[in-house]
Amino acid sequence: MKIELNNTADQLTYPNEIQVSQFYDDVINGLSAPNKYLQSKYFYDVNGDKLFQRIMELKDYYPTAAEMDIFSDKTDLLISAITANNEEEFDIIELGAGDAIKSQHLLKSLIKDKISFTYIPIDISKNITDFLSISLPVAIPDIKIEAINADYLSGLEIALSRSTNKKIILFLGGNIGNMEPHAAVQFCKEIQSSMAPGDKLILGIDLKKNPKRILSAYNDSTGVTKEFNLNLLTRINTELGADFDTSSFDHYASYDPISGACKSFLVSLKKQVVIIRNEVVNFEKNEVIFMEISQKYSPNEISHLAQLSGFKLTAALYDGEHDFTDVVWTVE
Ligand code: AVI
Repeated sequence: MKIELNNTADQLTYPNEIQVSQFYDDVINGLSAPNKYLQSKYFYDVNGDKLFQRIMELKDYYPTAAEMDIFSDKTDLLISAITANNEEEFDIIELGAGDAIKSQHLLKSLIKDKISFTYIPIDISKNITDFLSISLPVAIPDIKIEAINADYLSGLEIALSRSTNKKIILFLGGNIGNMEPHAAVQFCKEIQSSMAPGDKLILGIDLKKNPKRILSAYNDSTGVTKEFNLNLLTRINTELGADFDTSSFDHYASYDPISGACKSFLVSLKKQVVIIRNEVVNFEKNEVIFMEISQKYSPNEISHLAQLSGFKLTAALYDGEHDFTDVVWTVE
């Protein structure tokens, strides 16, 4: 099933005033910093969602196919890691569910095995939660679904308050990589502290590998990743009334194979001034805006992350190429 992202005017989810003022503050803070930056969570407006769908279909962008390989080929291993012969009803909570295309393999197999669960996808995009509430019961008859339209942590709080069932939390797609390593530890600790003994987290993490392969994934030959980054400038123009000339910025990706940090930047191609409402932002020629980190981990670094955040490693599944891993961590 492929998600159809609607773009007719009545189906768009327009940001409310609070969201717009937070967006404005974050943009101004980032562009006033000595080293300019923008937050990658703002990539995902309606057009950004579509561009990310296109990225996931690129040959260069291996993480999606690699994780799909794990969910489609290792479903039985995943099921035994999460159920561990436990017959109790449980909740599967997916943080940032998107089109749920990978988790559907797991959901279908659980239904086929007559294992009882409720699926709770959480997504910041109402377009997506509405879509899942309608389409999943068609694709997977008998599924119990309670979608929540919220960000990761507030959605998780709502989901946890709804039932006392055992919880399996899914955080897939390598989204953890979009946090700086120290923030990833904090995030995992926060999730761990909201879970009960026996609850499990399935975390999708992109692995360190041949640096050239990683760099090509973020510097694709078709230029979609460049468009994806520039789209945030267009979003700032549309939603915050700015006057970025996107043709005066280029995209640059870098990867440090030692730290595992893959970083994306936009580079100002000339000395220029951009106006955002009443704020004036000056760019020197070749000055960069740091746009996104996509952190890569080694298996040892992943074990360390589990330890630091208080989880016990239950299983680690890999795709055939060992490009990507889905780990199952348990709260003891
Ligand atoms: C959503 N996230 C895991 C993607 C990544 O690989 O960091 C976002 C992305 N940025 C550029 N390409 C894909």
